[in-house]
Amino acid sequence: MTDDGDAAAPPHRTPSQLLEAARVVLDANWLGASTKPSPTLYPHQWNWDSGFIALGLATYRPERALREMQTLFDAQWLNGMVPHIVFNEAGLGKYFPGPDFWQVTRSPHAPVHGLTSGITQPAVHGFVLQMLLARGVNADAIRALVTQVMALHRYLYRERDPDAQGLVYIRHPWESGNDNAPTWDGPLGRIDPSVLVIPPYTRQDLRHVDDPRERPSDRDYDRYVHLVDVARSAGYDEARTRETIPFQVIDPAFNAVLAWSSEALVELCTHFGMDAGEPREWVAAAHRGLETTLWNESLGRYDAIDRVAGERIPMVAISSLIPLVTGAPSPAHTQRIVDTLRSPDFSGTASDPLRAYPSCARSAPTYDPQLYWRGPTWMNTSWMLWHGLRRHGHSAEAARLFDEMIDMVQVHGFHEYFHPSVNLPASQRGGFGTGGFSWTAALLLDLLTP
Ligand code: 9WN
Repeated sequence: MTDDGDAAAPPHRTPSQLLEAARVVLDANWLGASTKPSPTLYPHQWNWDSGFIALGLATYRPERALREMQTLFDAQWLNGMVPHIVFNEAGLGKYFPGPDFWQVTRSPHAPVHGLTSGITQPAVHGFVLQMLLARGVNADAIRALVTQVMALHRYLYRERDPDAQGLVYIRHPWESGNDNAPTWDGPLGRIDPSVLVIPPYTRQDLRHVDDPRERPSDRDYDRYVHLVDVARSAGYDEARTRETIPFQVIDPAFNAVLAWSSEALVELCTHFGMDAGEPREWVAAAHRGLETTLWNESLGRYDAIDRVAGERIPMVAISSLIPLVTGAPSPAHTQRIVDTLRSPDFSGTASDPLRAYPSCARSAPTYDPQLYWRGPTWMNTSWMLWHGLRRHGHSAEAARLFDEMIDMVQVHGFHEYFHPSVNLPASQRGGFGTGGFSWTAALLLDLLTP
């Protein structure tokens, strides 16, 4: 059984019932100083989840929205990194890997309590703070957080862009947030778990989903664990880790989120009378990197780059289209992206429509509408594309996407991810992963609250 709460179960017929149910989800997952992504599968604070969650909280509990972000940034490392998990003591032992596995105090930069992971996640915080400010969250507190977000972006450009090309790399699939995307298959495929010494571990995640097929395989988990082991063996020193870690990928979505946040930092710095010169440089470099290095003219989308193999990765994942959310794409590139979104791969056909864009192209051999990041639709990627469509003037497509996102939650409830097909047989489940999922609820609140 998934851990969906009854109060939040579908169907929610009216918008006000839906809004109320979304608040029930967020309130139930509130831990006192932050919000867990779901009741049992994810019992701690996750980095980019908290950004999306804060946007939902800001619509009805602005003080909690601020607390959410402050708690996350209280765990910021001295080198500026914001960890992908901040562990909540009450949840220890319920999620793998926990702090005893990460052992982050091997790094002189980690918080002394050691209750964090040793990797990061997409840097959503700049644009989140800008949106919180627009929703009336305390401006002085936001100004203080802006300084911390600047330190995070400095860390990313200093440690993850060694060639100074305006594009940063990730060193673990979990850093992408799109953890099981086929994009990582090539780089992960180089790691042969059968010849590795993998530290012993027990997965907890499979206890909380209806079907293990909705989660990554054990073989993938062995590789995830190995990558953690490589970084911790290097004491989380970025330069040393770079010498040995077999997974280093430049992901268009990670870089697009960073660029969007840098754009927001320019606005925030200007608003607060702070120097906007540095974020302006980040924006220019990121736009250049996306448009000149990652753009693939023949496919009309952005490629990822495998730094270790020195190869481009042919992309079938939604992350190849997420740069639409930035100011980078030219009008011609924008049109190509929108054409791809409207194609049967991402919108289906008249007789077999897809809702709110799946996480992978339907024609890809790896497409699986039920498997975590390999086909299902996720609310946060759809929400980012909605912003991108509006920003670049595609308001009709944005309006259609808006309706589809609401419809998806109305039909299936507050799940983690969703079957993209609209025409599902009545006997077929459409909501997957965990239920009671915070960012699904939060982004719905954000969408429905003008
Ligand atoms: C690993 C919490 C997180 C999200 C990620 C999503 C999933 C974790 C997991 O859950 O990742 O970080 O155990 O699968 O892929 O995007 O932040 O909701």
